Amino acid sequence: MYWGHTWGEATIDMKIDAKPFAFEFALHSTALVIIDMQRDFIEPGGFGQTLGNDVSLLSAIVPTCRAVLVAWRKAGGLVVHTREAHDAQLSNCPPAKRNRGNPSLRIGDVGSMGRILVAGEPGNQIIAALAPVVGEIVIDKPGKGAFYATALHDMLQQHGMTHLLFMGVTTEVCVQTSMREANDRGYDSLLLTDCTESYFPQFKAQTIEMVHAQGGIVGWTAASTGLLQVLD
Ligand code: TIU
Repeated sequence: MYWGHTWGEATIDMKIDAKPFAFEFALHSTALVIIDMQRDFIEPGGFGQTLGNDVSLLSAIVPTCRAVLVAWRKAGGLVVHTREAHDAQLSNCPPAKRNRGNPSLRIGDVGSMGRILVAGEPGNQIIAALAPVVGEIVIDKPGKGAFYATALHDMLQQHGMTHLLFMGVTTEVCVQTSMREANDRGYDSLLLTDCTESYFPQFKAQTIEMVHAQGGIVGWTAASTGLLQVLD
């Protein structure tokens, strides 16, 4: 629950054009949250492909994500990376998650990048272009949402975060779920539209609409250009 936490009176020092209206935030109380940019989803042989998806679509956003990450680091902003990851015993993978559907390999099975969606395996590593550096937070999450069964909310609170910038994959699954969880915990969140991708282009487009509809029912959306300008 977010009530009971002390929300800082942050001095707003940044403002970018966004939908449904300008997104205002302070660098020292805003985190860049990069969802699941791990090999499992972006490279052949991982979880994304076992589900029957064309994984080549996702790598198109890597240069844009990297540009934002580099600029955010240079500005001194907090960075959070997440990975969809289960422990080796699959004790945090509900049978319903493992058994659903007809994937070519299930969570925990051995694929060309090691065990599918298991922590520590080669496929579970964040891609080299976006690899975490010392001082950045890395969250292993067993669910689609980054807040479920993780310490993310506590860590963000400890750092005094009130605003979140979201990038990563996939837009309508782990990114949207995490944004909705953040919204319910009281964060103002912006989705960077050219830094997120889906295996289904229509789902990406619809998710962007869903986020900023109804006066920002989930949050804000904007391309990264405005952010890069204010960080320059
Ligand atoms: N399948 C799919 O689109 N996504 C996931 O399973 N996980 C994330 O989005 N990270």
